[in-house]
Amino acid sequence: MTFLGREENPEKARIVLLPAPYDATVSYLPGTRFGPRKLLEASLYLEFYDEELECEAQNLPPILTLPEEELPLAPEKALKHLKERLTPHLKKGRFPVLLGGEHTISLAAIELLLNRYPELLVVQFDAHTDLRSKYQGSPWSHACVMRRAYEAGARIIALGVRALSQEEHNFAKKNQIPLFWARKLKESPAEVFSFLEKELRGFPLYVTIDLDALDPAELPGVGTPEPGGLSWYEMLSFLRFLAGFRVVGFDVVELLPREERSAFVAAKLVYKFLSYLFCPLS
Ligand SMILES: [Mn+2]
Repeated sequence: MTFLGREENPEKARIVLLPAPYDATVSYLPGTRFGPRKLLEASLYLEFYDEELECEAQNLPPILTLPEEELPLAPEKALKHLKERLTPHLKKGRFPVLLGGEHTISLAAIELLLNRYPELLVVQFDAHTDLRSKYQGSPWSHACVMRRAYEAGARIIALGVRALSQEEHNFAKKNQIPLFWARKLKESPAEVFSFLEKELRGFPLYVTIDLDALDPAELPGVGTPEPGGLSWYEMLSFLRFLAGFRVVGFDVVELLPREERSAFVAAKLVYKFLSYLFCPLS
C-alpha cells in the first residue's frame, strides 16, 4: 500500500512516508492505529490533478511509502522503533512525513529533527495544546506530546486550540508558548499570519497536524471531535502560507477512520500540503 499508488525506485525518493499505526495511550475513542492504512487506501482515489496549483501528482518528487510495521505497545519502545526506521532516510536528506496514529508518534520525528536542527520550531495544528505533564498516569500520552517536545528543546506555536486545562494554559503563559485559539484563526486570520511571518522566518519548521484542528463537520473521524474547528479552506490557507517557509517535515495524526470520508479528507490534506511544498505554480 503506497501513497497515491506510486511505485518509486527507493533510491531516488526525496520524500519518505512512515505509517505509525499506534494508539496505545488513547483516552476517549480508540482506533487511530488503523489511520495510516485507511489514509493510504483513500489516497488511491484522489484526483491527481490539483486545480489550485495546476499540478499533477506525478510532478511531485519521488515518494517512498515505507511498509506498515506493528509498533510495540510501550510508548518509549514505539518511539524508538519509529526513530530507527526514519533515521536512514533523514541521513539521505529525505523529507519525512509521518502518518498517525495518535499524536504521541510526532515525538519520534521531532526528537530526531532537533538533533539536526537545534533551532527547530514546531507549528502545531490542534484543538488541544497537548501540554499536560502527565495524563491518566502516563507522561507519553497524546495529551502530553507537546510538553515532551518542549522539554526536548523545541519551540512551539499552537494553532486552532479550543480545549485545554488550566494547568496547560498556565504552562503556556509561563513559558511564552504562543497559543492561537481556533476562534482567532477564523475571525482574524490576518493577525495570525502577520505574527507567523515575523516568528517563522529563517527557522526550520516541523508542522504537526492533529486532524482535530479541523472542524468535525469537515472531518468527524478523530479521537476527540471538538466543535468550532477550522474549515477545509481555512486549513489550506495556513498550509499554503507555511509552505513559503523552511518546512523540514510534517505529520498528520489522530485519524480515527470509522468511515471512509475522514480517511479521504486526511489523504487529500497530505496531498495538498505536499503539493504546496513541492509542486511550484506553473
Ligand atoms: Mn493533539
